[in-house]
Amino acid sequence: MVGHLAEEDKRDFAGRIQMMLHEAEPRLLLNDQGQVARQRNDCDRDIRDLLDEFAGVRNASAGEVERLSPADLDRTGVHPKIGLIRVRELLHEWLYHDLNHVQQIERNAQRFLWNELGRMQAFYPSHGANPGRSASSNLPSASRVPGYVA
Ligand code: NI
Repeated sequence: MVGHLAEEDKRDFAGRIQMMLHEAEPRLLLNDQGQVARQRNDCDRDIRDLLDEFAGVRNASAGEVERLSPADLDRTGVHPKIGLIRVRELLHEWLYHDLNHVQQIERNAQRFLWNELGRMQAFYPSHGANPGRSASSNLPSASRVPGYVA
């Protein structure tokens, strides 16, 4: 997932913003995330290397965002699945996407811990059927958001 976040910064967020700044209403590219993941082969890499990579990519992305002008925020591009999008919307989706994966990390950590809680599972009666799900159950899941490709 850390590699996915780095690729998303480069391709779908900072990359798309650069296209939208330099071309008039460009048709944005759709990435095959499965293919990207296979090419990256992150499962065979050290997590510290992946985190270093992501930190570098995110730093560069943050610098680009800082340099955006108010007029830049209204630049547009055409997403192949959902049509016209604006830079300001893409910035918000960037953070939304981050938080979606933060929730995923939290859920996975809770699922991992759950079976070792012993009797203390009783402290979390609503979690029994699905540990790690209760905190985010009223937020949209990726599959329920039309056109969500991230
Ligand atoms: Ni994602």
